[in-house]
Amino acid sequence: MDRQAEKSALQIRVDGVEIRLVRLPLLEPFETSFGKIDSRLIFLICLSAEGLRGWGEVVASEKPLYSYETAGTAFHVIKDFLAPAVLDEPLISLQDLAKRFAPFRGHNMAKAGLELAYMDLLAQVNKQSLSTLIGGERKQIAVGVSLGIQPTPAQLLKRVERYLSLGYQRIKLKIKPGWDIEIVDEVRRAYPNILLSVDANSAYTLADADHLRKLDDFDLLMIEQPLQSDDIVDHAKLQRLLQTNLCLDESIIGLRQAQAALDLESCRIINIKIGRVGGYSEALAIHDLCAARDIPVWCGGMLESGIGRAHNIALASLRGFTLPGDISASSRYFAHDLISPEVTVASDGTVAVPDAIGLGFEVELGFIERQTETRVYLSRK
Ligand code: OSB
Ligand code: MG
Repeated sequence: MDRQAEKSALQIRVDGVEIRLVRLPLLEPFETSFGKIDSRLIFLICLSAEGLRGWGEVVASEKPLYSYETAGTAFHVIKDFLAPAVLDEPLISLQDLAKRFAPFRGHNMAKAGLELAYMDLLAQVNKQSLSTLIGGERKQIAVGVSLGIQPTPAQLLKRVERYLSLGYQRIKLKIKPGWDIEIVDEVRRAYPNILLSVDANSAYTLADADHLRKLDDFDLLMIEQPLQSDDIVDHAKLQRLLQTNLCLDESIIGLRQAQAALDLESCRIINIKIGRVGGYSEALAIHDLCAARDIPVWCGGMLESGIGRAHNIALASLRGFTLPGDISASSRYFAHDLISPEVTVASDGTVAVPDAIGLGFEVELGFIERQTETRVYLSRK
């Protein structure tokens, strides 16, 4: 694909890397097969250069449950390794940045936070929207909602009804052993025709194949990450036993894993999260691979603030994102978001892709300042 971001030969000399940890209470607790949270510790990166500020978000959680990374590990890796690599010499391109990070193994979410901030900066320097910078074509993107495990099935049904009435195009149910077949059956009976999917966040093993096969009765759009987070082989075995399409999330930590999963037929759909794969460079490569092989992709979410969400909206504007993303309205997560205007979902279940420069949203610095728990500024030697 011909991309502005990959041709740019502009030099950007970064003056400083600011890290801010900002706590945002969630309007409702979010429960998955690996635990429940009431607030989100938002990890912001702000790169300053040429009088501009570029914003990114590190999506790591406080506990190493979804992935081994945490806000603490990201802080260490950014402060001691990644920020010095950014500050060392002027940045030439996204590939230049990715190349500087490549020797450091893992820590994809930490790397992605800096790549996001760099791309916001580059878009501003070019006077372009992020979507235009990466070659996005959609003016609106289709969105769905990811519904956590609820105390009762009745509470889940109430939430399904609420988000459908708000226009969301797809409902995703978090499942785990004991909260799976029966609740999917109830939701499907109440709504025979909606786009419905489930996400197990690795709560099963291949030994549960017979149990998981019962999900074939509910005409699901996909079953997301049923098996272990580092597995590609057992998912291929499971996919052969199921009619329903499998989608991988946790297992796809980069282009190589995406290639392996498609070669082995471990899934028929891929969830792309910029943080999980280490940034835009890898997310774009996975998008292009899937587009070339006719594999649908969609943009996953990590309960981001509006800053991370603005990047997700730009990513999902690429042509290959043909399925609704986990990109919900700000008001689905927080009483007050970090950007204005906040992200809204239209009654047809779409989010508008902004065409203003950079993120396309104002960053609410005053509010961020009031919510900041930790601030560290790293500058050039
Ligand atoms: O597995 O997709 C996931 C949230 C945190 C960690 C992992 C996941 C999720 C979600 C929420 O499903 C998606 C969102 O609305 O941001
Ligand atoms: Mg998932």
